[in-house]
Amino acid sequence: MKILVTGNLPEDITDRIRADYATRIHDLDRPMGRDALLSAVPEVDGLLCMITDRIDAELLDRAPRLKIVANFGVGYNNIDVAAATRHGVMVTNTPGVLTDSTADLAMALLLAVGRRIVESDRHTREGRFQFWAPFHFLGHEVSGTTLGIAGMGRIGQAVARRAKGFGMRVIYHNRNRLPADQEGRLEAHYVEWPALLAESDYLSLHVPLTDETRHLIGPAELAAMKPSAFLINTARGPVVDEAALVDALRSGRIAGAGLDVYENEPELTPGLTDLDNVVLLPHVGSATVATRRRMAAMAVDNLLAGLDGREPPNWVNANDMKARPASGQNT
Ligand code: 8YV
Repeated sequence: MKILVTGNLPEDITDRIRADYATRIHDLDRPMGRDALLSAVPEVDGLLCMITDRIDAELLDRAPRLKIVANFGVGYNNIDVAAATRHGVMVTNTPGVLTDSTADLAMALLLAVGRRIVESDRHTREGRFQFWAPFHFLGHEVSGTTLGIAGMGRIGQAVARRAKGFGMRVIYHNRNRLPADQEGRLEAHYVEWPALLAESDYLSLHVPLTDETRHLIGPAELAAMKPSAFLINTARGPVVDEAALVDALRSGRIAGAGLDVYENEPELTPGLTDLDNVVLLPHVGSATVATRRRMAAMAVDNLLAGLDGREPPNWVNANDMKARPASGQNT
């Protein structure tokens, strides 16, 4: 069987695949590219892919041998799961192991944008710190303010735990309200969506990207936020209408934004980089040495389980595949 790994993962971890399978690793520090991916997949039985690889019907049609797509990431909006299920291809992801590092990064963005860390750093670095003054670089309070969390899954909850340590009041909105004991432990208060927009001093997004959450934050939602509020996005770029966000930031409709993800990643909406009230990161939510190693190990575990005929531990389309009649291209 042939395996393709589309990212430059730690060798000691990918050695576990190489031990048993003919393995091709795309070891450049940039995405493999659509054409190279499409021309490689006809031969491939197992694919360990990055979130920058689009796994859609076109690709699946060209991959008759493919049994499993193991995504290196918890978010799998890069994969057309319904098409994979139709083709009899298992899809897996890497939940849990990146929760804390992503929640840490959301807090880092919140603090950075609220306290103007990046602007102040630039000022100091450029040799402009020539005297101290009582009203230089005044930022916004963190403690005593209200953090709104949109999407109270693993990462949203981890952000809530951190915010408590910073003395913030936590409100959240989620498709399903958490059980009362969990709400109690997190000291998080459930509110309806309009109240989340209206009451948050910092609004942090932790929803997956789906048809329902695309442009969840658009012109109307930005208009409903406080002019002093900040938007934090460590989820997926298309959850926010980025052109509307640039307008709102330019006009002072909201106070600022901390972004790790973008609508047309890696491209940025024109105007975004001209603004001082934004902190812009290159999608590094899970980027710590330990987290990325855990993600790699988990993706390899999933891949090997699927190829060996065991149930992958993080099998996203398990129920749909089990319900499906045993016929089709890839069975
Ligand atoms: C990326 C992420 O996967 O897990 C996710 O959904 O967005 C990140 O952890 C990571 O940048 C590696 O592609």
